Amino acid sequence: MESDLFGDRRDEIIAPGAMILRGIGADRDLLAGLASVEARAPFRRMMTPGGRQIGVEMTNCGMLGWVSDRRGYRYETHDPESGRPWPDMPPCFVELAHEAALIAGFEAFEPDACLINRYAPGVKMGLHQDRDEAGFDAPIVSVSLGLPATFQFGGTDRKDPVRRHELHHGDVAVWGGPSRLAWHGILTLKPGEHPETGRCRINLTFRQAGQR
Ligand code: MD3
Ligand code: FE
Repeated sequence: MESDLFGDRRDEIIAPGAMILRGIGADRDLLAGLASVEARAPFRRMMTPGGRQIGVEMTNCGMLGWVSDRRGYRYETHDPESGRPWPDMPPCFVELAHEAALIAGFEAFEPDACLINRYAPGVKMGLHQDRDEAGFDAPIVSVSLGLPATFQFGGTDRKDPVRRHELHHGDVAVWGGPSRLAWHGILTLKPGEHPETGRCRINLTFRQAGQR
């Protein structure tokens, strides 16, 4: 895709409906926005329904937040740790989600949920599908910050071949259409230090999770 005047974007279409927009999330005040969210809803490790602690630390902002505990995976309007509504999405989060969806050709993307994942070195996210949302028509927009990670991206069938893509600070990916239900995961994070985030990787994942 050559959507910019000078043709110097490095956007990659990695599958039908799936696109990586390199670097468009760098040089914005996302980490200041994150600090305000974290102050109200700190990162925590959730429990799987099977009773294991999830390695990735998580928090949320927006109308709905993704939670996991012994009762299952779901979206909730309130933070179970504080009993309060999840913090609002910072305006710079919403602007970036809108811009990215538009560049990728998805109009009227209005995320009501932003899950924030934090990975320390040694932490991974196994292959899974995102199926806890009320519908799958809207894309998902994800923003990578801090340490680089290797993203695994397969097909809609668990047995489909998986390809790897490096995600760096500021990379934004859009996953819609036929890619919305693709299997995906993050390989074990390698040690390192990033000037903006320190020894971690942060991922913001924007979704339309509720009923339309
Ligand atoms: C492809 N997060 O929170 S973001 C998740 O980097 C999740 O923290 C990863 O998978 C992370 O569920 C990957 C990229 C991503 C997000 C959702 C997708 C890729 C996707 C949904 C469908 C297909
Ligand atoms: Fe996912």
